[in-house]
Amino acid sequence: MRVNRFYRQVWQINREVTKLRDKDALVKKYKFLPHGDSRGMLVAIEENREIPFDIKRVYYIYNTNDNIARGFHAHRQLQQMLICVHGSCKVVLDDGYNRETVLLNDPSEGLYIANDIWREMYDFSTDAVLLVLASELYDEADYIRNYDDFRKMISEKYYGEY
Ligand code: T46
Repeated sequence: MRVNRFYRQVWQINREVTKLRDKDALVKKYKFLPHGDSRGMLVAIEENREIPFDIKRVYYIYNTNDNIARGFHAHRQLQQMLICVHGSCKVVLDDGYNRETVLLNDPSEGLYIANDIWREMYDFSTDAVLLVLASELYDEADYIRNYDDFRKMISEKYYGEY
């Protein structure tokens, strides 16, 4: 009985530590080196150097209408780097327990989004161009588009509960 209680306490502490670690890791901003001279600025990014994965796909979002929000999904495998190369937008990141909002308005800055993170993008400026570098080819089966399904998956995968 006492042993069980001891293990339950250890499990509870581990669980809290895991949650804290996840919260610390939720927002991962990368700062790229801008090469500037009298002609202007240039940022160079290479896979497995500035970007922590092989880049298999590139896409960009632009001409976004006022008051629109995009995303509302997580990915099972996909890792991405979001760079707002012009204008600004906000990104909500959610790991199933913690939620944070990040402003992207600097073309020398990237927001890394690991797999198993819910994202929502909104507040696009009319001139926003959001460049996305992706670790996988497009695959609809990699998307989790229902928030309750996402929470259930996170609970089972990382916390062994639901
Ligand atoms: C993500 C956020 C940041 C393709 O055909 N190929 C592609 O590579 C992509 C990304 C999209 N599409 C098609 C699928 C839809 O018919 O383009 C259309 C719009 O895609 P979606 O509604 O998924 O766009 P967002 O802005 O909601 O999400 C996108 C990415 O899909 C997603 O992976 O993390 O940007």
